[in-house]
Amino acid sequence: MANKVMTAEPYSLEFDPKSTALVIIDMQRDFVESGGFGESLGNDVSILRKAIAPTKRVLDACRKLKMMVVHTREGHRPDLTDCPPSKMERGQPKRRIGDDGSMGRLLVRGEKGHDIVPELYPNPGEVVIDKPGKGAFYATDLEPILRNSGIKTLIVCGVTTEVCVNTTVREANDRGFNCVVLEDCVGSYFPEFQQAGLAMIKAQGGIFGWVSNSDNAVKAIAA
Ligand code: C5J
Repeated sequence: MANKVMTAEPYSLEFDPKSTALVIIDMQRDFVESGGFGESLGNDVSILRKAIAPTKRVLDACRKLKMMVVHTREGHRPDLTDCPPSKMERGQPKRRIGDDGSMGRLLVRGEKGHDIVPELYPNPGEVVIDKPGKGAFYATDLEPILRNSGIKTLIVCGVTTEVCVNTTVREANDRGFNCVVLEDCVGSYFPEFQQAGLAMIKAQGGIFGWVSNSDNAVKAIAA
């Protein structure tokens, strides 16, 4: 398959769909639906839901081309032995990881709230990475999965822009992957962090990667 070109900042990104994966970070009910972990921290989850529709368009385009698709989920074992006490206690939330919520225990694997939203639900054969941290490479097998599949470029969507998206992009960049983050397919509870989180990726000639959007991505993938 010939290389494709995506309009992006700070400059266009050339990619081969065969060596490119779509990585959708933590589009879980716990972050984007009410009653979940995000809301328990005092956040308005509705702002994140704007990323769902554009991400679905990119997902459909990638699926059509049989590109690799990776979904990640942040969460912990039911006994919470993989959750650092510092993470559980930080922020003194009224409800903590592992506590009961309206979608099951907060951020616990196997619970309804931990799963991916129906609109973006993984198809059979798509990779699902369960991660205990913010970065998708920390304590997971994401790196060997990408390397063994010949992946060099990551198209990144998901939540939240300044936390799990930024952490994952930085981890990926240090491992030699080219990342392009689609600005309308990522979301933050804080508009100012959305702006800053994207600006710091593309600054200094793309110090961590590229920033583009769903229209550019779909156009490039479908070209
Ligand atoms: C957070 C995430 N914000 N997926 N997780 O705790 O960004």
